[in-house]
Amino acid sequence: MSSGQTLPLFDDAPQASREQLGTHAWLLRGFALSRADVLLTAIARITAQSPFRQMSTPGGLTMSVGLSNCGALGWTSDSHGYRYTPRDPLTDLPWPSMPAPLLSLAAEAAEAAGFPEFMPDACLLNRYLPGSRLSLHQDRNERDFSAPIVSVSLGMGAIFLFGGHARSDRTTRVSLLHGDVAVWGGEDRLRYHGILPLKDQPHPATGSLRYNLTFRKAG
Ligand code: MD3
Ligand code: FE
Repeated sequence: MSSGQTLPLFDDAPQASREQLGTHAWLLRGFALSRADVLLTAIARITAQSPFRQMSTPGGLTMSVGLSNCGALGWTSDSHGYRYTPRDPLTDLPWPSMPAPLLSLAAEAAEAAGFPEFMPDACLLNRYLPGSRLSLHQDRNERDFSAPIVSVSLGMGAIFLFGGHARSDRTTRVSLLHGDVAVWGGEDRLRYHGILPLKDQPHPATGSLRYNLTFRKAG
């Protein structure tokens, strides 16, 4: 290299910018970057009470992603199905409450994407290890599909699959990087989506881990 230009060592979102994925689906690059430390500290506190665990699907498979929740309701899966519950089945305690900095980040991101007054009552925490994946699915266990979903990515990058309204619709691939926030609602709320098996590209903030927080109005 003779250009003298400094190449970034890690592929975080370079600066705040926005990409439109659909009519009502936005990727806010780097929106959470300046708050990443606060978010990672909150994740550690939440999962000290309600640890990440690998849930079973109704079909009898074990999810490769570790899950926990905060907020009044939490998403769970077991052999009986998917649902939201007010208590953590592992501890029988209420899910940890949603920390104020998480709630305000979600509300600010939603507003920036055209959804003012977003009041999530559930935040699903996903933890990915190298090889973890999330197969193509819709988020449809929430009561009211008129509220958007806000997702925050932290740590290792991932390739997100963004599909259509039928599982067989073609998908486009979008990279999700440390500090990125996605917001989707309206006609994009029920699009199929997933995460390809994670490559091991350790990130300085998390090592060989990726976290994703999804804020939902579930009840
Ligand atoms: C859907 N999480 O927890 S959210 C989930 O990175 C989940 O862990 C993924 O899907 C994760 O249910 C991805 C990111 C996302 C972004 C834009 C979307 C999902 C979207 C646009 C439309 C539909
Ligand atoms: Fe999802």
